[in-house]
Amino acid sequence: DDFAGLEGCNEILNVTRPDVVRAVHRGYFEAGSDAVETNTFGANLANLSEYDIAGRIFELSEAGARLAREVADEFSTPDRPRFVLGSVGPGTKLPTLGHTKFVALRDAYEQEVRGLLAGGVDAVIVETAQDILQAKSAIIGAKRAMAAEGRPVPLIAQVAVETTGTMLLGSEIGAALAALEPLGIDLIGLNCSTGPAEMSEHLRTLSKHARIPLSVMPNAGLPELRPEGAVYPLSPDELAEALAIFVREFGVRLVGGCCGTTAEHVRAVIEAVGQVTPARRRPRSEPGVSSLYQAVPFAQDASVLMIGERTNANGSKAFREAMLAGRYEDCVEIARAQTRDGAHVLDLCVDYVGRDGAADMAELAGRFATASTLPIMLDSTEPDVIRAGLERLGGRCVVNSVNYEDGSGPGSRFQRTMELVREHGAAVVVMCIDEEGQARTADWKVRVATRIIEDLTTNWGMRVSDIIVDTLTFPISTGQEEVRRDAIETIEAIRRLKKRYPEVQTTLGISNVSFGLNPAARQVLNSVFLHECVQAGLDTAIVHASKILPMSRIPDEQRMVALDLVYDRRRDGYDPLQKLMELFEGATVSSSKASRAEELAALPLFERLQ
Ligand code: THG
Repeated sequence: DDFAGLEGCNEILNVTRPDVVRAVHRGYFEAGSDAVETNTFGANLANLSEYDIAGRIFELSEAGARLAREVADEFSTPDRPRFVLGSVGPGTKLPTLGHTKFVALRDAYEQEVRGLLAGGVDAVIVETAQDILQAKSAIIGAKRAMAAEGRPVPLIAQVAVETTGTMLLGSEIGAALAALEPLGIDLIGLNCSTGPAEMSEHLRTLSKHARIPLSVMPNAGLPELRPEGAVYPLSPDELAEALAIFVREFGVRLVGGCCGTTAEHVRAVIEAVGQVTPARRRPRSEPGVSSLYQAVPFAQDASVLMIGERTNANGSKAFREAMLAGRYEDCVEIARAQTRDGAHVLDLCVDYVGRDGAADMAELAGRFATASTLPIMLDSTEPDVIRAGLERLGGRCVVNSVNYEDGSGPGSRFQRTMELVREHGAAVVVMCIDEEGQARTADWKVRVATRIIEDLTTNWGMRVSDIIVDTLTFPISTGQEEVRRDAIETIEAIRRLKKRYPEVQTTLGISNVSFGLNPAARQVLNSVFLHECVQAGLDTAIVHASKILPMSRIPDEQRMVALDLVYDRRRDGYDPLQKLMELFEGATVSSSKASRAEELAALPLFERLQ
């Protein structure tokens, strides 16, 4: 009867049996806990919808928070306050799998957290996350609630890593860290799924790389299914010992118990952990992005980070035709081919005149979200198109791009796009364009870049290492006098910028430099230009990865002429542009049919290894 016909809806007990819920809280405080969680794990859209009471999210959250608050206040003393953590569980519908929409989840989580805040919680804990996109929707909803209520409280995010070593949908812990930390959470950690033993390596990763404090709440061991139900094998002392080690070795600052832990477990944990000094962590944060599955740092050993250019409706006829015809599987295949060809990130651009860009982006980003193991760079001038991508991708994206073309005031594209970048914790490409147009000289490029970097770090909370400056280049292949020095200025701008901001990332759309030349000449010029840019400090490049040749594979004469073109070394009777065109007259690209991977596969084993 206590369930009022909603059998299994534990949150309803917050209003039908407040005495029972209070008694559970009391048990934990009596055992010595500093904090308890509210009975609101299922006060979310998916769970309450199953009982047809989605309209009661706020009410049941507030009621749950109030009960815990009352009991915490009973136990609080001036020397020892007791705290209430507002529990935000994942719900049963995962946005990455298309069970529900990001926006619906986000808005329902906002309601839930508004209720928790109204009921008096001290902090919010988004826990047991199985899908990074779901965790993002909860965190963003929680942030919105705090802003709306004018009451910011600490925000804890905990993910559930399965015995497989990943989250339910295949995410490595590093992918979750890269995506969630930039959202402005205060602690990150793990809970549920397994006992402490299985969590150890993931916690080690967090301890090494997270800039924020860590929390952990394991189950009392891996559950064993018995006829009488799930049995959790860890004794109170065993759990306590494991958590004490986490505190001593990984510097964890918040510990607790999840499934199968009783007040007895908590008592043992408090006794053991109370004796331990937490390790002092010296985390080394790795700037980068992530897909649903893996983190990809911007810094690539002995290489430039390659951003695949082919998933672009303007930049690839094949991709455009597939998209226009609704052959989305072919679009995904182009993404996969780039992954095989050695790209580290994929640039996704759907912009095409006369199309509904937001719908195209939603369709393709939704597919890439699970089909691509590589992080996505969302390439569009339209904030609504960028938003459509951000709301479907669980990993951390790059937004490509912002600039000062129409200033940075209210309503500008810059401002509308930066609001999305900030809320979704994305990295961002900054173009060297200002109110006067595209910067043409190194001085001008560095001046614009400096202005935007200072703006983003001062006013938008960005870290320098999450800003990717595109120093931009025009095609130097047209022969017009005013573009002859473009590559020189671009390379010089990279060098100066990296000197002024060693932590900033730089990028270039490399293929732009050679528009109009024949494909064989483009391949050589692009490769030589990229090589020079990397020497100057370029960190990332938008390229067709399989078409980039190592310098050793370009015949000397071709390489010298391309270098002369890049550095505008014209002499009497010698124009490197003319010469390059002559050298490649009628030439075809040998690898245009075979991809680099196929070429390598055709070599004898030892040459291939070499
Ligand atoms: N900076 C940033 N983003 C960018 C660019 C940049 N995004 C788009 C573009 N420039 C980089 N991407 C491409 C993609 C393809 C080509 C050039 C740049 C390209 N495509 C061939 C062509 O058009 O001739 C291939 C055509 C085909 O296969 O159909 O050259 O500068 N931040």
